[in-house]
Amino acid sequence: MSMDWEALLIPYKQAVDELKIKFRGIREQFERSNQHCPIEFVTGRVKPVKSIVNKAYQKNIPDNCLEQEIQDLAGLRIMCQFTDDITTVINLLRQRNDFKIVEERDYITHKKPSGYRSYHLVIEYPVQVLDGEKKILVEVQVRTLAMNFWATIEHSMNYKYHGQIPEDIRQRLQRAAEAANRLDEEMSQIKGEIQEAQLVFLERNDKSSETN
Ligand code: 0O2
Repeated sequence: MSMDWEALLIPYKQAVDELKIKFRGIREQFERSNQHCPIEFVTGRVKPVKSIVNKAYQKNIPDNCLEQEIQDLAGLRIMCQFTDDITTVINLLRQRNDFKIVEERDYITHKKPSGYRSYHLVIEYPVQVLDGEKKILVEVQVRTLAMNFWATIEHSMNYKYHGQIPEDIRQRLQRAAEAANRLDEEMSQIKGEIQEAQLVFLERNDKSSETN
């Protein structure tokens, strides 16, 4: 019998929708309190069926193990301005009691050979479905804007070349990853200055919207 993908993915879609609202809520709370917000923006997606099938084929995963073996059927991304915002976000997520962190993968301290950097958390998130509670796995990737820029470009290159990026481009991408890392380091050096400027900017916008 063929797989009913739509039925399988309903709780994953629900989890993505709920978590997007929750993570964006963190952002709003920081903004209201006039503190530097460690979250720049949040995105989320349910893995497209074609990608699930490909991954299952490549990793030899049988249909009845998909939900345990593919941890990113539901995926959230949290983008931060500065590298140390990532630590703040991870600590905020560790304190929550609406899900349980079951795995952490630190590709920032241990970048991947491709040059990829990001912090991954796998969480067990309970969703309410018709016949009760279902705990599902969700992958949360936390990264800076620079890490995200690089990963997005590299991901499309991988797609274009079916995972076999030509050597010269691969080397350029590695150099670009180093440049992105330097950008993060440079921005961290002037973090205080940037944050002060952003708060002044926010306050000025608040005042002008009060007078309008
Ligand atoms: P998508 O939705 O197309 O991004 P595996 O899943 O086998 O690759 P593992 O250990 O199960 O590896 O998971 P891992 O490496 O913690 O997380 C996989 C996801 O991290 C990938 O999802 C990417 O989103 C991201 N990622 C990991 N390595 C790289 C990399 O070298 N370059 C880029 N651009 N992204 C990477 P998918 O499966 O590609 O799905």
